[in-house]
Amino acid sequence: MASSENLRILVTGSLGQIGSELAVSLSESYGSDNIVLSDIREKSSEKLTGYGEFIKLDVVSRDDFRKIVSENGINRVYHLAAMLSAVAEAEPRKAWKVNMEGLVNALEICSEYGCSLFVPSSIGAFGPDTPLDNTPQDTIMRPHSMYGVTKVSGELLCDYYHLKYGVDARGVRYPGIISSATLPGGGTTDYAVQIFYAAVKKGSYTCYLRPDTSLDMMYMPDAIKAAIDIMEADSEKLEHRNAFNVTAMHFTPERLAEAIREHLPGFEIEYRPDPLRQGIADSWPNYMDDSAARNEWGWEPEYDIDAMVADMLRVLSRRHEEGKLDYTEGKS
Ligand code: NAD
Ligand code: AKB
Repeated sequence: MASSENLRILVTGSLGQIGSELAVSLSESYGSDNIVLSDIREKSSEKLTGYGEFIKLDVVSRDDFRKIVSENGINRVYHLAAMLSAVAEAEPRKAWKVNMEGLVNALEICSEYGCSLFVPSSIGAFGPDTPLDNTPQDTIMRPHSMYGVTKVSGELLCDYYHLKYGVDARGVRYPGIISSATLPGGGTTDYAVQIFYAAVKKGSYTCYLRPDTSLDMMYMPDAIKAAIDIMEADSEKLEHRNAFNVTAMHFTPERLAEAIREHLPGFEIEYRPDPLRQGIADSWPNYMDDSAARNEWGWEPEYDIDAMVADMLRVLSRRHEEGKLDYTEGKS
């Protein structure tokens, strides 16, 4: 593995919810000269400027992917390009192509160039037959969504490339990620971000999940810490690789609304469950056991629900006062 001093890092899908904030932390930790950012979309002029060179890349094109790795001396890849659960279910064949062909390309190229590789899995890798309370690290995984199928297949493929070809592939099963910089890209847990924008902008929110739907969640600073810490962990101590359960909190929409009301007492929520996303959410863990991550590489989140809610409302309220809170309900 390349030592932290001579790392050259490529981030795919870097304009997304996680990538746009991971880019900032990677550039602070390793130097912006050592970071190459990419996405299938064009970058707007101000976004991510100063955190690394930006190169447009469709991860499905192996030649283009290889060229960026080869020409930039890349030795670590954060492979974030993917379609999330709700958009994947709307276009399952395309989701298979983007999520799986993109990943195979990442693995093949990392094998060729000796790169370490971070691949995020998800609570979406679990399914209705999984024990949904205190979901173990190693358990039944029979997801019913195309997103979940690509996540389980991805975990297996990453372990396969590690075992057969020695690729240092590592990953975490992220829960829903909550953040204020970039809106989420079409998942089932998006409500837990949208609710804050709606609360600050108009004092009310219409939730597409039932009030009692429990899901694991995490605030973005902890998600970024997990992505960096697992790649810096001592490989000898890792019994698992792809992928570790990690969580920071779990709550229902009803509980989140109560926590928001502690700051905005007039906040109102109504529920209009969407059968697609409700069905997916019902098949995901109510809360996971992340003791393997805690024991094998010292995972420990900083933010609980109260700390996360206070910070989200502080950041978004300030942006709203400055007239810069761009949000339309129903679009994320
Ligand atoms: P996102 O949808 O916000 O961003 C994904 C990015 O990938 C987008 O900028 C998109 O333009 C890009 N992309 C799509 N197709 C591409 C292609 N063919 N080539 C290159 N880029 C392409 O997603 P995110 O929330 O940032 O998620 C990143 C990763 O983390 C994904 O693998 C996702 O499954 C995983 N994850 C996210 C969450 C979450 O709550 N955000 C939870 C669990 C796992
Ligand atoms: C989604 O809802 O699709 C993502 C995830 C938990 O993987 N946020």
